[in-house]
This record gives sequence, C-alpha cells and structure tokens, in this order.
Amino acid sequence: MSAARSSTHWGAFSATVRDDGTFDVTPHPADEEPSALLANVPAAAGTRARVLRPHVRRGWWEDGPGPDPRRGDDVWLAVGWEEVLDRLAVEFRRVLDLHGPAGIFGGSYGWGSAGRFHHAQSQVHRFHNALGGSTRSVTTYSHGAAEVLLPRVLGDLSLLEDPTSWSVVEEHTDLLVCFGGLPAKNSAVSHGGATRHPVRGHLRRARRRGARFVLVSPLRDDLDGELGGDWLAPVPGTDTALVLALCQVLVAEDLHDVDFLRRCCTGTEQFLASLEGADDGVAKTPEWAEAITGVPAATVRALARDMAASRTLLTVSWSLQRAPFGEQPLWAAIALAALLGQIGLPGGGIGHGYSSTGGVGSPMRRHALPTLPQGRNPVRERIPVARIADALLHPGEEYDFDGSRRRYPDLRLVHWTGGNPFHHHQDLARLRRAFQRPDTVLVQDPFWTATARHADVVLPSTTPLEREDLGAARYDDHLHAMDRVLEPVGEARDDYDVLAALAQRLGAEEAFTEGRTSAQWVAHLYESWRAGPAVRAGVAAPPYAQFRRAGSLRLPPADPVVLHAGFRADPGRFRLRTPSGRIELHSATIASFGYDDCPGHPVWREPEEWLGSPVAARFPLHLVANNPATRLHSQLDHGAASAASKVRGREPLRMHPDDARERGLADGDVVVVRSRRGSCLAGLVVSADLRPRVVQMSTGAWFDPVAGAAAGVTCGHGNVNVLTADVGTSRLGQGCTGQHALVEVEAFRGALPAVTVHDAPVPAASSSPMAHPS
Ligand code: PGD
Repeated sequence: MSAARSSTHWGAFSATVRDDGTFDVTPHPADEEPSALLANVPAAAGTRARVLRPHVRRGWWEDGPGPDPRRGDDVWLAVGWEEVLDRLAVEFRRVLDLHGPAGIFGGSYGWGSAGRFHHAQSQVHRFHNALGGSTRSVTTYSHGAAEVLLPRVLGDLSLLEDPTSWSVVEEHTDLLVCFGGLPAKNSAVSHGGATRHPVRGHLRRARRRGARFVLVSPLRDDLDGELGGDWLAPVPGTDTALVLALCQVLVAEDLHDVDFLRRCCTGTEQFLASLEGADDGVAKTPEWAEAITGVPAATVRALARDMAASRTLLTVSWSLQRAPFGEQPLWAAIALAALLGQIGLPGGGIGHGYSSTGGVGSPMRRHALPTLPQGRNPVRERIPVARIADALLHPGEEYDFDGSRRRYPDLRLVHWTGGNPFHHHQDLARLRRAFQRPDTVLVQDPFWTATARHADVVLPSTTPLEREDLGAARYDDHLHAMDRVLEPVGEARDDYDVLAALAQRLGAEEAFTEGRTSAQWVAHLYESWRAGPAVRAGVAAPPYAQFRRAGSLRLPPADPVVLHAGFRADPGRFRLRTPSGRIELHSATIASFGYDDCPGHPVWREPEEWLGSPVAARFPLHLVANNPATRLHSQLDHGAASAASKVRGREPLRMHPDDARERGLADGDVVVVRSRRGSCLAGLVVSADLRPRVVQMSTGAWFDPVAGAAAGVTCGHGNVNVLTADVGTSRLGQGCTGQHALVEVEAFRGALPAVTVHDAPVPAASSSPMAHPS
C-alpha cells in the first residue's frame, strides 16, 4: 500500500494504492461538497479504453499522407515508438516545407487534465512554436458568443470571468432570477482544479437569509430543489422574448431607472423604441412573449414588478448562448439589468456563468500561476473554434466573424492533444467527412476516444495519475503538488517526452526543452513563480522540495468583488472600454457590421429549429443537449459514476410522461432519437422535471458508429452530437450552438448491439512488414 495526492478539474484527492495497482480516492479534507465525479478516477488506472502502444492507420502507414475516406474506418497497426516518431518527423517536415506552419492546425481545443506543466494544449503550442508556429483557434465551446459580444457591449470579459462574488450575493441579494438555472452538476467542475466546492453553501445560506429564487429553464433540476425556487419553463430557445417583455413592462410601468440609464448607458433610445416596435411594428409586450414562450403574460408582469422592488441579481448560464442567436439572450439580459439600474450595487445587476462552472463567483486571483511559457506563434491565422469542420471542408472560402471578412486556411496536418472534437463538435457525420480531408491527423490521448479513432497516428499519453505536476487554478485557493500515483500504463509516455523526441528529430530540441527534463521543468516553474508572482502577491512560498513534502500550499484569499461598483459611482472616471465608455444597449459598431443575425441591439430571432418552427412538424421534441452530471465532458465515460447512469448501456434520455405515453414508451426502454442530421440509441428515463415536448440528453457518451451500424443508426451508444447542428451562433460570434436541436423519439426494435467503444479497437492480426504485432 502507498499513499499519494493529486488534483483534477473536479477536485483534489489523496489515493491509497494497493499492491495490485488498484486504488481508492479520498477527497481533499477542505472540500465541503466533494464531487461525485471522483468515483470515475480509478477507471483511469485500468487498461480498458487505454491506448497501450502507438498505433497507425494502415492506409496512412502504407500509402502515405493524403485525404482519405477510409479515415475513421480502417485497420489499426500497433507500431514501435521510434519508427512512428521517425515517420511523423518526416511528415511535419514535409508539411512545413510545402505549406508552411499555417498548414498545421494546432488549435487542439479541449479541457485535457489539470496540471500546470503537463497541460496538453500548452505543450503542443510550445512544440509548434519551436517549429515556426501553427494555425490556432480563438474563443471557446463554452462561451464563444459571449467572448465576442461582451467586449463590444461592456468593454471587457469581467462579467464572464469575475462577476460579483458569491459571498456578496449570499449577503445582499433578495431575488435571484436564474436564466438557465444554477445547475449543481456544473459547479462541481472548474478548469484547472477545485479544492473546495463552496457554491451550494453560499446558495443555502442566501436562502436561509430569505433570498428568493426564480428558475427560468425547461429543466426543473437546473436549480437545487432545496432552494425552493419558482419554476418558469419557457419553450427552449425563447428566453430573449421573455427578457424583452420584462424590459417592456419596466418601461411601460415606469419602473426603469432613468438616472442609471442616463449616466451609465448608451443606445437607450433605440433599444426602448425597439421594445415598442420601431424595428418591426410589434411591441414586445408580455402577451407577445406569451405566444412565443408559453409563459403567461400575468407571470411576466408580476416578475418584472418583483424585480424592480427587490435587490435583484440576474444570472445567465453559458448554455443560453450556446444556441442559435446565442448573443441575444445575454445582451437582452444586460439591457434588463441596466433598466433595473442595480448594476454596481452589492448583490444587484447581472452575472454570466454562475454555476456554469464552479469557479465563477469566487473572486479571481490576480497574480500569475506557475505557467509553461509557450513561446511566440508567428502564424496570424486563427479560426473561431467551433468552425473547424467548415475550415477543413472549405479551405479558401470566405466567412464573417466579429466584423471582419476572413478566409479559411488550407490545413494539411491536424495535431490534437488534450481534446476530443468527436465529443465537443456538432453534427459528427459532417465532422467525419471533414476529418477525411487533411493529409495527416495526429492524436495524443491516453484513451481510444472517438477522435483517436479518426486519426492516422495515435500516440498513448500518460494520465496525470502517472506523472508529477503542480495543480493550481485561478479561482482556487490551493497550489497542489501532484504526485505520481501509478506507473505509466502500457507504453504510455508523457506528452512532453513525446514532443521532445519529435522536436529533437526536427532540429528544435533546445527550443522546446531548454535542456530540462519534465521533473526539472516542474521545479523550475514553481521556483520562477515563487521568486516572482508569489513575492509580488505576498505569498510566503517555501522552497520546492519543502512544498512537495508538504503536498499543498494555501493561497491568501482574494477580495470579494462587486462588479462595476466603481463605474456606477463615477462613470466618467471609470469608463468602460466600449466606444462610448458606457454600457451599450445599442452598439453602433455591431450595427455597422450589417449582420441580420445580430443587429445593433438585442432582438428576438426565430431559430430554424424550435417548437414554433416548421421543422417541428417532423421533429416535434426539443432536445436540450447539456453538460453531463456523471463525467466531465467525455472524460472517463467508462468510469463508475458514468457507467452507473446508463440505461441498458445507453446514454439516458429524459422525457416528460405525457410525451412518453403518446409514443407508447416506458422507463427503461431503448429508444432511437432522430434529428435532421443523424440518429442514436438512448435509454429512456421518464421524468416530470422537464417541460412537455422537451427531452434532455447530456453530452459526452463516446461516439460508437460500430454499434450504430449494427442498429441502423449513426451512434449505438448515445452521443448527442450526432443530432446537433454545425452552425455558428451568428456572424458576430460564430459560437457553438450544440445546446439545442429538434428531434423525434421512437422505440428501438431489433437486436440490441453491444456498445463497443469503451474497448480498444483490435489491431490487424497480420500487419504490414513495417508494423509490430500487438
Ligand atoms: P473532453 O472530454 O474534456 O472534452 O470538449 P473537450 O474536448 O474539452 O476532452 C478532453 C480530452 O483530453 C479527453 O479525450 C482526455 O482523455 C484527454 N486528456 C486528458 N488528459 C490528457 C493529457 O494529459 N494528455 C493528452 N494528450 N490528452 C489528455 C468540451 C466542450 O464540449 C465544452 S468545454 C463545451 S462547454 C461544449 N458543450 C457542449 C454542449 O453543451 N452541448 C453540445 N451538444 N456539445 C457541447 N460540446 C462542447
């Protein structure tokens, strides 16, 4: 038996490792609400789903690089490390010589694992920069639309990154109106790590003080039942109409804060005129909204009055902007908060992403954390992250983004490390076609993810359990020494060592490694931090050896935030970084772009797929494809907590009892879910916690086209992204719209195929002369 400590995006823990390599996980003692996801961690130690050796796709290995329709559907050969690294070095050199560094796609988007040095994306970016750079992506799948909108409207990302602190909300807010709720499952996770999970505690104490909660979501469990909130369940995708009607009531009943609007906002006149129908002749009254949202007009009026009479905080979850026209609900809610005039008051105003992740609402630490320097990327080419399939399918084609007209680059070598686009992207059948276009796809991952299965070369990575690192995150109050809990599984290597070996073959070893081993790098990052940012922040950090022995270091608390308090008090002195220096309810800049899908002020636009659209005649159920409660994205889908949630091995799909009855379906049935783009199997869970005609299925079940082919569907396991559409939020933000799709559900009849995707694909029994038998 041995003991070790480590950290994940969903919590820090200590592990007791038995002699046979199995282990138990004990949450960090400071954690008042440890995440259930910790139960998945031991699965990382087993060999199931692990890539045990380097593998190549036969077509690539034998026929050389090039677009290939067999990619994703070819034979795997297990090969040796040295020969595969040699071949990869030749391919990197070929692409660099013929197409330049812009021909390499190194966006490599993904959450990877916690850990400051072994952070996969930082590693791959540093490696590419040592070679001359690569094409990257901008913005995120989490909040792509918000990242583009907020700087235009509020001047920066503080609403997203550092809104008013939970401790202030707990003490001051009387009414929390939560668009998209405050889902506890999401606050369990925080990028980089979360030693403590304080959100539930803050909410409980606010409730005990007498705060009232209003949940606005098609799903009742987007707010903890113990908070006793009122539940408004608008038709999915119609929140903007609801918010505009709330604004209209405030103005019509003279409840809006004229002084705040005059001092702190611009574009008020245009926005108020649009509420009365200046754009389209239609006043945005509660009756107008009722016909769209299904929320009674009287409820809207009562809520608007309550908001004006209370210290009110609006919260808008990230999920709301992960849908067509996703900029609109957020912008409309900012306008509503401005009309209420409480922005900058303790516990009033608006926040974006409270409980969309655990960190938001904990004051962000200002000082730098230990960070691997990435060098400089001379390639200026950047694509919006969720436009990857378009870029691969349409090189050279023009597109719009945030006011500029751009052209997709010609990507020849795709290198993905620490992310899983066949989990996070939409319309996976289209992504499959896109992945057949480049010359080479290289994936480094510990697991046989669907992305690995669509690669030419798969290199086995260690998991954080198999390496030493530093754990830290900008909202967390601890710096952790992450121990090596286990020996590497199979032939897995650290991403750093793999990239160093490739860099050496490409003449860039010194630039990439600076002569350090990974252990030396971890110590170096810590000591550089200790001597610089830690000193400036007044952190008394011990020398590295002492820190490692202690296991963790408590960081001093950051001061609670009341967002925009200074601006509110003196908008002339604390100007926002918008063109007007104020909150832009109408943005002349956005209006000047001439985008009909994102005009100059917040508007309601009908998405192509919603319950009021013609598509609903064939696909009459609205799917909410949200983030999962039982795993992080697709990570450790075969772990105990995730596996326990499956229904007959399929990803659960929740449906209202009325809709199940209408279709003759019962709890526990295996069903087929179809959209205009694809179909998958799912396991039915009947629940009254949804609005009728809404179904819910989480992301992250591994894409299983093999089981799908046997069942006559696109995925036999239940990856929702075979159903969702690959379109951007608008020409402004081009964000991910994976949250919503229209679907129909029916009983699955026939022999149920086994889910194959959690087991490694079988390498060819007899491989080419170059390949090693597995
Ligand atoms: P993960 O499953 O976290 O998903 O998408 P993301 O790609 O981040 O993928 C991380 C991968 O990194 C895993 O395959 C894991 O094995 C691998 N990995 C972990 N550690 C290491 C390491 O050390 N080295 C290497 N090489 N690999 C490692 C998440 C994305 O999905 C996000 S952030 C959001 S918010 C989106 N949400 C939705 C949504 O709401 N609805 C839909 N339909 N789709 C979404 N997709 C998006």
